[in-house]
Amino acid sequence: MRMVVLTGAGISAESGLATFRDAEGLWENHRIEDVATPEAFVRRPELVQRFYNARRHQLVHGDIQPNAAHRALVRLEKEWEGEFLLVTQNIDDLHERAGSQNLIHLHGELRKVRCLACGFLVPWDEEIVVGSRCPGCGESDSLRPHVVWFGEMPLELDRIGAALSRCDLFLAIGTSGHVYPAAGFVESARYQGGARCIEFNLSATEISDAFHEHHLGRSGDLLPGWVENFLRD
Ligand code: BJW
Repeated sequence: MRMVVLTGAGISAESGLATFRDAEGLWENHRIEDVATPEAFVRRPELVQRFYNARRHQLVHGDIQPNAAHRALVRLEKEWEGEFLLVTQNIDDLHERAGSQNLIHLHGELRKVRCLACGFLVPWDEEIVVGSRCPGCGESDSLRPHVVWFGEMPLELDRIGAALSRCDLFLAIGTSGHVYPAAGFVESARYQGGARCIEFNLSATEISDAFHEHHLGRSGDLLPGWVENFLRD
């Protein structure tokens, strides 16, 4: 048996991190689509860096901890004997802090930055400010957050596609189904892999119809019990 689990911002909401669509897609009155694009970074780099600096600061210095849903997925991965792949759209590191192992960050990682001059990818817990230098090549003002913006290619799609096309069980947790290609994973799992597809969310989403089964509520409340029952059966 093979399982793929997709998580979105909803799984981290109970840890204190804001979701995108629940905040009406706004940050300081800017639409997310206007700060999370390469074009925005070219036009207004300080605004974009400020957005990610604030979120990085909160993740590193705020009281942000993995919650019961993150921990339930660790238990599932450890105790279930089949193949397990966790794909998260989240750029926070709460899955790894909880102890998840086989994990792909589809949209990048907030605690890493990339140099546009030399391509160096480096862990980074500070702010990126005017004059920040790349630790690899020494270039200044060449660092960008290691995240995937609209119009950019998400990470490790080949590996994810292969896993989806042969999975037996697909779980989607706390994602609105607004953003592709992640929103299309359920279709791949269902129609290529023949998987049973289960959605966990506060409410129905744009892609709910594609799932066989729905669990409505907070993922931190739902998942520990679901995992317990699943492992027992
Ligand atoms: C709870 C809960 C609790 C709350 N318990 N649940 C038209 C059609 C199809 C596609 C496109 C199109 N036009 C453009 C596209 C492509 C575009 C796209 O999808 N646009 C849409 C807006 C339509 N996609 C892309 O550009 C992607 N790249 C791509 O397609 O490349 C292919 C390509 C490229 C170049 C050439 C050729 C092909 C890239 C997408 C990058 C997304 N980036 C972001 C920001 C970066 C990272 C960051 O800043 O964090 O990623 S956008 C933002 O949305 C972020 C998220 O990962 C992503 C998904 O959001 P998510 O996780 O679903 O969160 P929310 O807030 O939407 O939902 C939270 C859910 O949780 C809700 O449902 C709540 O109910 C629930 N919830 N509390 C359980 N306690």
